[in-house]
Amino acid sequence: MIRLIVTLVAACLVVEGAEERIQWFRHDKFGMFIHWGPYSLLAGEWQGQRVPVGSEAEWIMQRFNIPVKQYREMAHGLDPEKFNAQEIVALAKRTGMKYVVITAKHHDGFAMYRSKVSNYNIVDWTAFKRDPVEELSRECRKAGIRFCVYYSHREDWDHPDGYGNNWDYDRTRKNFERYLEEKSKPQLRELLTNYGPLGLVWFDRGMDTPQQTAEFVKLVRTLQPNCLINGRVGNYAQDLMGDYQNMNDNGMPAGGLDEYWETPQTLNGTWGYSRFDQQWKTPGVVIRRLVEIVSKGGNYLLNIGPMADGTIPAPSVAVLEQVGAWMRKNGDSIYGTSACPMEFPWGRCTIKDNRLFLHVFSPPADGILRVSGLRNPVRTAYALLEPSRKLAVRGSGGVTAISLPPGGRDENDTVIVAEIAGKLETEPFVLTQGSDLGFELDTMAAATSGKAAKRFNREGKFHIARWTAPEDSATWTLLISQAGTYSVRIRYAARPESAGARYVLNVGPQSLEGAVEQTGPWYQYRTFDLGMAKIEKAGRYLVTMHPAESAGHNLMYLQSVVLQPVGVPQMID
Ligand code: FHN
Repeated sequence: MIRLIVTLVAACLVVEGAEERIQWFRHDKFGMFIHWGPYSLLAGEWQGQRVPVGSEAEWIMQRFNIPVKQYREMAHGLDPEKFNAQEIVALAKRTGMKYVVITAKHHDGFAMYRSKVSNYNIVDWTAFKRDPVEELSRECRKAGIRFCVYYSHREDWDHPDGYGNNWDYDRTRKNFERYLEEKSKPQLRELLTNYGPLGLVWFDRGMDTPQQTAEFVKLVRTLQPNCLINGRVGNYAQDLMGDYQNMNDNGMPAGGLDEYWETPQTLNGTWGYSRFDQQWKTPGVVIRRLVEIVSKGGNYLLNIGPMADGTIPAPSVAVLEQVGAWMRKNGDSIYGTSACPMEFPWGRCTIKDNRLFLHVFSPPADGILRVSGLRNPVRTAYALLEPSRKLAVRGSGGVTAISLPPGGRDENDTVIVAEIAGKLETEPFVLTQGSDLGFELDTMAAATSGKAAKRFNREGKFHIARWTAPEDSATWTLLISQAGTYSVRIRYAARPESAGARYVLNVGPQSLEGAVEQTGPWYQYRTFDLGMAKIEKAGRYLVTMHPAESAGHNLMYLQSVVLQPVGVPQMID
């Protein structure tokens, strides 16, 4: 009885809410992605045909329509005798990566772990006989790295009912539900049961219906309530059903978003190993991408594609070692930081409490770092690596000028710390009118408040969503140079439940009102005329939009507001 109570209490303690669950992810910022499978053995070539450099070598089976029988035959030859989980995890750790995500099953359907669901797995199908997922999970735990699995839950070119293989199997005879029940869900269950606590499950390429997505989410929540779920558990056109959004592959948003996100990125032009692709990113590119991603509030999941024998290509190791050297010195400016709304010609910034980390990619020639847009006074400034030498700070509000130290520069990114007084306050982003042109007020230029959030819809489009009440708003600051009448149009997508919801759009002192028209089940954006606004004289104006009254659902997915001077021909470029 006592034992039962203890177990119940323990179970309650580990069941956290969504916000608690994602804390580690928000803090850790940097992860290692590992794409590894039988395709690594082909290394980008099948019967003399090559996967072009810059394309995805792990797609080779699909690209050349390799028959299942021949691909399976080839997979027997996978024998990664040089695979060393301890070394891979140590490399991730030295690089400053805090989580590792391995392809437990990619689209080719081959399981890189011991699976009872299908003998098409590395233990039963090859001479290797070891379970790399088990070895990696163990080493990660020892090293304090979060262990995570990638599982391609929809695409499966091996299974007759899986998605994607229409060269061996007749598309019209497929029973997708059967694939989900026979293979996809049971394998996911194995992964959630046999490898200890997982940091996250990384699903890929969406799912057909929201109901099917919900079943995968439920499976994870039931078996591992603390495990995160990435956004791709759901379809491209469905709202987020996981814990955070993924950018497109190698994607980068134009600005910060108001949600948790991660971008998966390659080190060369492929995820799976290709012996032809030697176009490696430099350490400088990787470091600056990491900083840019973190400065916009995201996580960087950087891929390595081990070779078939288990070794990691030497050029990727060399890049990661240098990134690691930078992280060991400058990690404080990355881990646990938040997005910073300012961008500079010389670099980016990240923020932690009252410390603003100024990442200097290209030091200004005169050695003066001009920080424009910061409203807080800077109390003291110093190089992160030399805190005892205080730097000269002049000005405050408008432009703060900090003198860079004469030496000690890092060729990729020198980090200067500016300790500010009070909570970060920045000047709003101001949209300036060019001649008598119109304005497009897009998502990135908006300042959101309340629950309104800048989000990403997986088709590469950004929008403002989650606004349900009048206090949830988006505001743009405009510098208008031409007085006159402006037509006002707004572009949005709206689901059926939003139809009829009223909203207010203020252009300076004028108020326009509209009622939402539904555009379709998900992200079918359309443009609507809202009327005219009169600008009496040139000057600074605020444009604000918000729901007119409280509703129990999202108002709309707003892409932009367009103000066009009436009677002025539109520019065509
Ligand atoms: O098709 C895959 C691809 O092979 C790779 O796994 C990437 C990683 O984000 N995901 C898919 C495409 O988005």
